[in-house]
Amino acid sequence: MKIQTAEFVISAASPRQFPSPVLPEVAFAGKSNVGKSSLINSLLQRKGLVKTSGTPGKTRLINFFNINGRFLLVDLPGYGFAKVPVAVKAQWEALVSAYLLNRAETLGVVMILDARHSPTDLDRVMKEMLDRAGLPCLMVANKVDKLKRSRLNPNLKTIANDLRLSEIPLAYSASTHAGRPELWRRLEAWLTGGEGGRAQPAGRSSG
Ligand SMILES: Nc1nc2c(ncn2[C@@H]2O[C@H](COP(=O)(O)OP(=O)(O)O)[C@@H](O)[C@H]2O)c(=O)[nH]1
Ligand SMILES: [Mg+2]
Repeated sequence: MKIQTAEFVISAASPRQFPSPVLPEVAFAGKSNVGKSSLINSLLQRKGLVKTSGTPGKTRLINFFNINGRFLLVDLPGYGFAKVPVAVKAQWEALVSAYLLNRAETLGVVMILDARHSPTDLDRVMKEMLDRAGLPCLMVANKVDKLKRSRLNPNLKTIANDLRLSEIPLAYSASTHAGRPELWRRLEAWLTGGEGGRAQPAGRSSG
């Protein structure tokens, strides 16, 4: 997809602030520091659209971006900061589950992992949340540029086994943009109602 416009819509701290549902949505999830912001900027070819340094302990927000007037890219707050107050964790959980469970517009979730490491317990929790929400999930292993070539396939297989995936994660590098055409191909398939994505609910206008 050629990116003509990528515009920030809103930062939502609570479900009341979610934008009115007008377009299909694709959400991005991942552990803090996995490179989620960098990957979104790489995907959209916009260097500074998404800020690339999260601060632990801050209120977690869901950021919505309008891409080409075609879909909303939804940046879910990262999880897994070491020293986050219990109240912030509870707020994260409430906000993210409100989004995942109630948002009929969501076609699927891109879940970002670190290609160098095995999934963490929190990655497993996230995957279970997606399964429970019945949302299609595309696993993307980021930072492959930091990996020896010989480690790539073994690591991808380990991640797939650990999370019991039906296919190995898509390899990506937000630094070199490796994997970008394939990720776009998969997102377009969701957007056009093709392979893997959740069927769009009846009654939605197709503008
Ligand atoms: N080498 C390399 N570094 C990356 C990549 N993606 C992100 N980073 C770095 O990882 C750190 C965290 O990135 P950020 O996008 O802020 O992660 P987020 O917390 O998941 O949004 C930053 O220092 C990025 O420059 C990648 O694909 N390759
Ligand atoms: Mg970030």
